[in-house]
Amino acid sequence: MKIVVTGPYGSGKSQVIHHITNGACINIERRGTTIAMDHGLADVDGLSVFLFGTPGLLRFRTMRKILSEGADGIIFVVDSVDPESDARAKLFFREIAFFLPGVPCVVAANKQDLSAARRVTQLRKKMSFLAGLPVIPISAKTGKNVDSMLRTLLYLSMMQWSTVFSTFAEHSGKKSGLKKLMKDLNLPREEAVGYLRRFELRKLLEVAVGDESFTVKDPIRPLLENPVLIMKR
Ligand SMILES: Nc1nc2c(ncn2[C@@H]2O[C@H](COP(=O)(O)OP(=O)(O)OP(=O)(O)O)[C@@H](O)[C@H]2O)c(=O)[nH]1
Ligand SMILES: [Mg+2]
Repeated sequence: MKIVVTGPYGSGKSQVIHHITNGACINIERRGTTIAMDHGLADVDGLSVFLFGTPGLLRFRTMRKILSEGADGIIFVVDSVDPESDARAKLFFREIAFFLPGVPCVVAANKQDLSAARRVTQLRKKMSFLAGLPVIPISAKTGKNVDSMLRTLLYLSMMQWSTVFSTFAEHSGKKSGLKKLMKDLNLPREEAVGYLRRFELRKLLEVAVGDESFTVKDPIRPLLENPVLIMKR
């Protein structure tokens, strides 16, 4: 899955990616500020999670647009400590909602290890645009709640694709799997191939030469049939 990590300047986006990937990530930065992107790959129960962190300075909007393209989920990081960051959070939230309409999003209320951190109810009051979204208190520094926050997002993202994913699981490894996919989902060939390409890129499945059949990776199959399993660790 492709996950974009965005939010205002200094809220802890790079630190979140650093924690999730155990440090196996890159951050193109200058003096501690991301100027191009963060990138890292994590494995969650066999699911490949490609993380893209955006720069938090307003002027890098084009970069954020490019990084957001085709994302399956959004981690929106806010600074629980700094009230001055709230107004910027609102701008960034509008921006990501415009780039990725309808894409599942969780809000990470970061820096909860600090005593000055505001509680989730306070943050909701100050940032009314968070209404209707899960807001999860985390610390990217200590790692508290980061894993469950990520799993919640993966669950929401997989649920959005649940019809397609259960059909992938059903026809995995079958002869003429593509034809069965087209029939079950009532899709023209190009669209069905488009789905295969999308999730081949995300390492969910392998497509045989000629595109006629596909195979879901073994450990992932139960997850595609029943996404809630990703929450049960
Ligand atoms: N105490 C504490 N500090 C944090 C936490 N997360 C990040 N920080 C600190 O906050 C500062 C900014 O963190 P970054 O991860 O660089 O934030 P960012 O959102 O990537 O910043 P930009 O890329 O400049 O927008 C750094 O000094 C971090 O060490 C946290 O959970 N707790
Ligand atoms: Mg950064």
